[in-house]
Amino acid sequence: MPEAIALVGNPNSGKTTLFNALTGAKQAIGNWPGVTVERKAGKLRQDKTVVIQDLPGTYSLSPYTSEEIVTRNFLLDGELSQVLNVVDATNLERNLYLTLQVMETGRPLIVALNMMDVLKKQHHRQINLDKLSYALGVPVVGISAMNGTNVPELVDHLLTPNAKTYAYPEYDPRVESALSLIQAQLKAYPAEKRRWYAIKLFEQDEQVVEKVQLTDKQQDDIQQTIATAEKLFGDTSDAIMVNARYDFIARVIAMSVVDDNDFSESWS
Ligand code: GDP
Ligand code: K
Ligand code: MG
Repeated sequence: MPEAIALVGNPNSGKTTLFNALTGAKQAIGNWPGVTVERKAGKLRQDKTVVIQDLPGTYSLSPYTSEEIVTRNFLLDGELSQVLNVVDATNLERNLYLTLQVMETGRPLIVALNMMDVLKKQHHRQINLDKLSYALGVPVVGISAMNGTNVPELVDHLLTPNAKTYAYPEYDPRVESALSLIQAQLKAYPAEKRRWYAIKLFEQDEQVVEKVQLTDKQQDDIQQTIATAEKLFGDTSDAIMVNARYDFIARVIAMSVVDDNDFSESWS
């Protein structure tokens, strides 16, 4: 199997710009089966055995839009060796929401922190990339896809076998214990996918509830786990997960970002 890298990111994060920088002009364009969402793939310029698969821009891996469904199904079951997540450095919090969900799929991930040229010009936020990488548990490479800045370094990372690390975000301990109870019902699934299925079952994601074959007893146990968590948090299970992700993002930001509202004054 040729190595395949899946490109994911929010709309306007610079995915197309990076795709073009990585693959050059030659691209195969078509549609994803059953939906009018464009499918685009190309070969990495520096190593033609590596295929870059562009995935539709999306903010989330919920099952609501065609873009979300195409992206999440490919991340879950598609042939890929690693995920390249394009993150807009000037919209870090919002973009990390997708990053966490990609991490939840259990796929090895590299973050390309894009728009670094814009961030630098704005003069009000500094991101420590080493700390961001440490806090997330995934490699982070700062780039400007438009100018090509640091794109060769990013390619080096993609082609370095030991860059393919696997990490997942650890949420509130009460969420984690609910997830491990659900995971215990999913022994038939490969270990690296259990967490994703457990999260989706906890969120009561309709697509996944339909897809996963569970006995009545297993379904009852999972419902019990969800009911307990909802009582504990005083919230619905999907809202509990959303909050768990935003809490995690807040911790990552606190560790790695310095916002300096007085920064501009220090220049006068
Ligand atoms: P996509 O929606 O994720 O495919 O984003 P695009 O690649 O279409 O980029 C959105 C806009 O941001 C375009 O106008 C790009 O030229 C611009 N853009 C992309 N990357 C960068 C970058 O690194 N720096 C700057 N300044 N602009 C960028
Ligand atoms: K833009
Ligand atoms: Mg695009």
